[in-house]
Amino acid sequence: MAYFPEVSKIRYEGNKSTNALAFKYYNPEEIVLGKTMAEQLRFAVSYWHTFTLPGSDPFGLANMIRPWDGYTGLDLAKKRVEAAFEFFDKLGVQYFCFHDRDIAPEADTLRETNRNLDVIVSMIKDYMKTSGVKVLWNTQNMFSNPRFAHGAATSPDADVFAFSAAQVKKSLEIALEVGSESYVFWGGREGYETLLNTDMKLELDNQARLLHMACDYADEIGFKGQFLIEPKPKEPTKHQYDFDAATTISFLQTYGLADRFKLNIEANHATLAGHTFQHELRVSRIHGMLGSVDANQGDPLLGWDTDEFPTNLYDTTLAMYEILLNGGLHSGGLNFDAKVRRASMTPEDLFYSHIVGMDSFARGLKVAAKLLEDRVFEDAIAERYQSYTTGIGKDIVDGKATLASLEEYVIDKPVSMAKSGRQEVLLAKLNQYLLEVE
Ligand code: XUL
Ligand code: CO
Repeated sequence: MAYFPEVSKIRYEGNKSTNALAFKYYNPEEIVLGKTMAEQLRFAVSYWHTFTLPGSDPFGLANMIRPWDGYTGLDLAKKRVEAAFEFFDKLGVQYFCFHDRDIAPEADTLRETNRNLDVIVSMIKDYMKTSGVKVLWNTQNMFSNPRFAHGAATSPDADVFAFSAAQVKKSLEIALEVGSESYVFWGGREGYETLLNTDMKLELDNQARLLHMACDYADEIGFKGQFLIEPKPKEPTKHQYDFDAATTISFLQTYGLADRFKLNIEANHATLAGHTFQHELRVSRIHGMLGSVDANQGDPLLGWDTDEFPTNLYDTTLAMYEILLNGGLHSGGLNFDAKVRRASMTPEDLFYSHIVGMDSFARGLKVAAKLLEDRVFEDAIAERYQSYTTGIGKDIVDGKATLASLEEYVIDKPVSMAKSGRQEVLLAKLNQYLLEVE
């Protein structure tokens, strides 16, 4: 049965195409910097936004029109799998990501819930085999069920910690079974509302304890995927412990986890933390911790995680610039943790939204590749820091300088700094490349 009969396979038609169901910039076979666009971009569909969540918000009921409407329980879960693989095929996307609770319904006990998961995972595996579509990462939902109201690994209740551990165990087994390339922890409720009732130290220690247990279990069962933490400053908690890249890296270093984890950077989480997307990618990259990306965007006029499909070409270009400098995303990819607006409720909107997201990143890739090839920013940066390559600057970098030697150097020397950073010139260049790159 066709779930999306009105849509056929999405093809690349070039930037003159007027067909809304065609790629204008994403040409999967086109080579950019020695790899195909498909290999460079590694797009993934997020199961929750596209197949599970129904459009409800704090003010309104579910309103999405979906081909699986009317089914419930495991039947619904099965219909979604069938529809998902048709969607991946028509869109030409090679990866998807999911939470345990996205793919199978939760039952009264964990034992029954896990049985539901087994049914759906075995179905997913069959579809993966015939389609060649792979799992970029999976994760566990430890934030929706009321038991997680006070947190999961950071809950004040040890039974909830135990339940969380059991949930992670099962999800790691699933990761092994479906061959997930990475495995994500997003600590949705791992934070606090008020410090007046919170033992922050115990909660942080416990969060690290659960992550160590996950590493140990992965080793025990032979799961080799890359562990990732996805920072976010707030929402649903007032303060989430994995606030941003810098905080998360420091947490991982403090608890001896830095060699097992990298970061999954989400654009809208970066802006919620008061950073740019590029800032979070840069912080991760320079620490060797950039693992994967949740490709979306927020709305600067709204203060929450709107999870919009990425269309801002400055952001996609500068993101791809960081990703290329990272040598790619390796086992990570660009996961569209993004949802159609509530008023875009038809099944075709699921295609339009992914198409614009993929085209925006494809264009970003092309522009970033050319910027790098021409060393537009690299040469400007090299010139700006040139004073560290010789003389006293080189002594500083080489660790040969001391406070005393530096004092001696400047004591009779007038020091001024009136060299332009040429920011506007660089922004003009960025515009020129965005508009002109073929
Ligand atoms: C929530 C969010 C999650 C993670 C996976 O803001 O981004 O969907 O990506 O749990
Ligand atoms: Co995300």
